[in-house]
Amino acid sequence: MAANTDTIVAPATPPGVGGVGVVRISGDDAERIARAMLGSLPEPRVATYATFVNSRGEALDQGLALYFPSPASFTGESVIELHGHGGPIVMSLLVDAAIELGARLAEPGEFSKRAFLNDKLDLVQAEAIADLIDSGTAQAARAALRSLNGAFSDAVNELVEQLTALRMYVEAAIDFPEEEIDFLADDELVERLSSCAASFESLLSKAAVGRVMRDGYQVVIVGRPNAGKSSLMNRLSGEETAIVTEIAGTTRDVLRERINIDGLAVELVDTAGLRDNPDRIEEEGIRRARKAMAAADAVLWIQDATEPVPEGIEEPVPDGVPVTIVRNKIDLSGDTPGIVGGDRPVVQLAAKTGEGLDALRKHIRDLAGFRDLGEGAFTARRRHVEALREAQKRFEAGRTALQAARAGELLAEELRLSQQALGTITGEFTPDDLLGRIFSEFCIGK
Ligand SMILES: Nc1nc2c(ncn2[C@@H]2O[C@H](COP(=O)(O)OP(=O)(O)OP(=O)(O)O)[C@@H](O)[C@H]2O)c(=O)[nH]1
Ligand SMILES: [Mg+2]
Repeated sequence: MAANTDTIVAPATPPGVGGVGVVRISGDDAERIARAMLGSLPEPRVATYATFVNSRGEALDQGLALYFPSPASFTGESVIELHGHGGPIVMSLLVDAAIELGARLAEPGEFSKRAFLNDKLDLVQAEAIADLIDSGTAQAARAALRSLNGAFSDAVNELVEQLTALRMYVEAAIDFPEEEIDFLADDELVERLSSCAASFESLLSKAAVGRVMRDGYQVVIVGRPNAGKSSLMNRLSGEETAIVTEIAGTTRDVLRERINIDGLAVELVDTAGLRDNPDRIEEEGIRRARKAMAAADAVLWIQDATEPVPEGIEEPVPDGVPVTIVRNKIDLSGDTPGIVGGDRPVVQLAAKTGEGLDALRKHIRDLAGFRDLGEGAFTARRRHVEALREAQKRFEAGRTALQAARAGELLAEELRLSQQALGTITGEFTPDDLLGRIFSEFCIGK
């Protein structure tokens, strides 16, 4: 990969006031800038007390300087850290001084991007740093640290190796056309295929848990006015967040509440009742409800059990988003609480009394595929899960092609595509625009 020739600088600590503030400089000019600002280059990795000066020799601050010679640094380039006093003016004076001496202000995520480009981290690990910093629970922080330490990347790389071995095996067989080969009668091949399929399943389910651990699981509550959506949200969260009245059309905004179901972080989203001929405010509420549905991990469709079952689902729900019917107000209708069968899952409950609520909680946990992975847990992002699904799809397409057409060539090609999809997770095959998007979400100084 191309070497970065310019030298970047940015505060590494958050903006604002603190006891200590750190400015980080990385690149080919870091040593020269350090000599100019400190008088001499500190010994590698030894905290050295110094006065920080600008190019005119004016003292700006005093503190500790650290020098990490390339390649043994976070970015892989030579890095200087100036630990000064944590005031916004002091920090900007130090950054300006480095810029006067030839550095430029770093773009968001640029230190991490350089670490990635210099093979210090793969993409999953770079993302894990951001996830560790942003983690909302102690559990998520531990899982992000495991991703940073390579738990997720290792699992992806193992799967890539498994696919490579399989592809080599298939290609070797194709290369000897004089020997009549019957792929389907080849026990070794069948064995390898099913072992790859099992690896895909296992990694996908772990990554899905990791994704939910990072983002939380979005459950959107929709239904006709007065069905009891807000009552259900209040009951599940134990808070009186939403106004409940017997007037149809009470809720107009989208309301959110975070709850915890045995370690699963769930974001409940209460929405405006969906009906025809709404007033203008409600109309906007309904538009927002539909938008929330589009981002849902699961949809709860609330119905009033005392009323006839509405015919079908009138609302478009995005593909693949599970919809559960919730029959509410069974204290009035006399239905039994819990899950009942049918085309799609139906949970019968009463938001007012709490009957049937435990069945719903368990159902949501099952939908999320959430389980306690203990020490095996790592964080993952939506893009990782999508890439894994794509890779699995290619793999399965190859398997089908083999069975249907006995075509080893098709299998080999699909295996190659599957590997490529996996490569986007760790960054081996990631297009530049995706890289740009990922790192630009980081803060300046990361
Ligand atoms: N008996 C009984 N009444 C309920 C139950 N759940 C909700 N209600 C009542 O039904 C009415 C409507 O409840 P809400 O929670 O406001 O309904 P909603 O679906 O949020 O309604 P909108 O915001 O208008 O769309 C209120 O009078 C509630 O007290 C229940 O389980 N049993
Ligand atoms: Mg409501």
